[in-house]
Amino acid sequence: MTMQEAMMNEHPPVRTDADELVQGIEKGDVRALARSISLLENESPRALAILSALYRYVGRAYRIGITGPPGAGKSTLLNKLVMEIRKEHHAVGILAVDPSSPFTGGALLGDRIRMNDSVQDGHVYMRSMATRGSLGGLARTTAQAADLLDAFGKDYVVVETVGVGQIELDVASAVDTTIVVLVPESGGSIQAMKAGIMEIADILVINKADRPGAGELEDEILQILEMKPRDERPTPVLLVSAREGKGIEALWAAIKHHREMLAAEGIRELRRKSQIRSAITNHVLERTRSFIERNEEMGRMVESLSLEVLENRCDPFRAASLILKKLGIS
Ligand SMILES: Nc1nc2c(ncn2[C@@H]2O[C@H](COP(=O)(O)OP(=O)(O)OP(=O)(O)O)[C@@H](O)[C@H]2O)c(=O)[nH]1
Ligand SMILES: [Mg+2]
Repeated sequence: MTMQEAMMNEHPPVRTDADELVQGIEKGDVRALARSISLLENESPRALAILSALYRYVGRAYRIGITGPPGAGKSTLLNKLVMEIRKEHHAVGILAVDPSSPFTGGALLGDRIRMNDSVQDGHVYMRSMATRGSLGGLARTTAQAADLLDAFGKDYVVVETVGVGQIELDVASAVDTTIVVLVPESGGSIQAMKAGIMEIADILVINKADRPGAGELEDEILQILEMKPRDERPTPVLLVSAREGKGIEALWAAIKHHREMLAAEGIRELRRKSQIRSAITNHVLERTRSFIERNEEMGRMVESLSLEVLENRCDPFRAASLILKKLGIS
């Protein structure tokens, strides 16, 4: 068997219960959906078989990201927003991305409880996403879970991410409209600017506007936005009180407006194409990596080349070339 053949055999089609889950999702069975997302979280090859079988249904759901510092009221806002979306009878999927939950478990339960209002409704599916692996893995499995919800037939997928880090940026690149939530007390704008989340905002929400300081924060943000080049579309800044349900209709209108703009300018399709492009490349890289790590012959080759480099008989770059050659790539 050549290396190329060995690589092709690495991922034999896993067709046992994957087929059943695919059929389940096609029939609208929520349990099949939940199991499939769990398989994604566990990075099971079966999950990819399922996604692969359902991929032709992917691309219809509109994706909304809600991000911002911890405790900004993202879940409260999401809950109210979902109720607004439900008024128009759309089916909604919610993903709460929680990098901390594998360690604490606490935040996850908190989200479940606070999400209850909208979850009662049979057309809303809510799920917390966690990972055992890397944060990069979490962003990827979240995007894949959004694909599954999309294939399942949800009209809207809303993703909540906590914190201000790389994961927010990764998730933002996988959604259509990104809402950044700031609050008066966090002195938020400067912090958010530093972390780069102001730049990813399609809509800026100042939540807890029932508290003092909201107006000042608004002024601050508007000043920062003035610094954007003139030809860039002004980012809407909305004062909201999620707890009191104030400003939610305006937020929903702003989302729809953004959606229309993306569609009119063909941006959504361009973005989707670039998302698909990176999904393909990333998958190739991942499979190559896992093949190199798992294949015994490759393992021995890497081992002996490492030794050669250590003894100055080779260098890492030539070693990599030899491995690529072995894989039949160059
Ligand atoms: N005063 C006021 N409090 C709010 C508002 N929205 C949310 N809160 C409160 O802020 C706290 C945090 O709300 P969450 O919705 O859990 O915030 P979150 O951003 O989802 O929190 P994490 O997911 O833990 O980062 C809760 O006690 C809410 O009741 C608001 O508009 N005004
Ligand atoms: Mg939350």
